[in-house]
Amino acid sequence: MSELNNIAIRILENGKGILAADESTGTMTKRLDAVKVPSTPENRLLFRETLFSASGMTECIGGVILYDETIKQVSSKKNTIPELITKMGSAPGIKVDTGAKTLAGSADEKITEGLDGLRERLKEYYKLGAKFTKWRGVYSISKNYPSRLSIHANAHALARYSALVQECKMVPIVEPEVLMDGEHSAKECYEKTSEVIKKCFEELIIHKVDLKGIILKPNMILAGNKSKEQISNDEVAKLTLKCLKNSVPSEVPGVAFLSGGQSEIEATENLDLINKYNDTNFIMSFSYGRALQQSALKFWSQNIQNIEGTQKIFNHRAKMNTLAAQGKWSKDLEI
Ligand code: 5MM
Repeated sequence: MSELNNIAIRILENGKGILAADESTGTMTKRLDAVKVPSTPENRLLFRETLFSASGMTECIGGVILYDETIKQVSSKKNTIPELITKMGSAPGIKVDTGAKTLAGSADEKITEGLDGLRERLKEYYKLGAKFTKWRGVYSISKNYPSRLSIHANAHALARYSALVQECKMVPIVEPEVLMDGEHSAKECYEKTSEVIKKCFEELIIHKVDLKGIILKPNMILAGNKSKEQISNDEVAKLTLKCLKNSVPSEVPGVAFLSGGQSEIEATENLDLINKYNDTNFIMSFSYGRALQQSALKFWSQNIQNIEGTQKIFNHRAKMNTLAAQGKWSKDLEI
């Protein structure tokens, strides 16, 4: 087994998943504004340290995706954040893209940037303790989108990023996110997501990326959030599995879904059904941001010194998703 494959499997084995705590300062500020907590470096660290030192990390969280600010911060106990995460038995990871910008030639769409100087930044993150990285390409669905241009350009960037990350001995998370915003049907989401993922693998192969040493972070197949034709959780699970079976090469060790704006319970329930029906060899787990943090953030904002209470809520969500990643969750376990 290659070292990269080993890292990918360790992150996702036994129902473990990934905590996506890589909100850029802009996004984190929006999250904190919404719960009326001032977005200072100290408060961002306090919330994140509260989660990273929770007991649920050890059993449920195989990896944490950090943002540049956080990976360089020091905890209240004077550990670096990667040291704290490692002590808890999890792997530190880092978001290395520099955000989605307007795509030249298709002004309503986005291209993710960050390739310039990436090789040097990766070396720095590796020294800081990162074992894996993340890059997110983002696509929206409407009549003419995603365009061929955006599918091609984002796949190319994801592949160049992945090749550089593996060269630096880290596992790239490849995240092509087809957004759930819009009126589109689940069928359209299925078709567009399939096209996007297939193109990503075409480019990953051209760029000689070792597919055994990546983690795919896709969206689930959902109807648009403004669509009148919503589908059942059962259909979400079956369509998601069908899409991945037809578009992901069998060498890929694991898939870690993003939650993409689903509620906490919805994201857990869909993951659980995916695993109940999973007839592939892929590990199917989670890499949730909002669906792991929402309730904990809301509770924490009432009293930011209530570390234990906040951790209890986070531990519960983490445990529910770990059960779901093994197809062992049921609604009556929710409190
Ligand atoms: C944690 O949020 C990440 C986005 O950060 P920026 O928009 O600030 O760059 C995002 O990429 C996240 O990792 C994934 O979308 C998964 O998060 P959700 O909330 O969709 O599970």
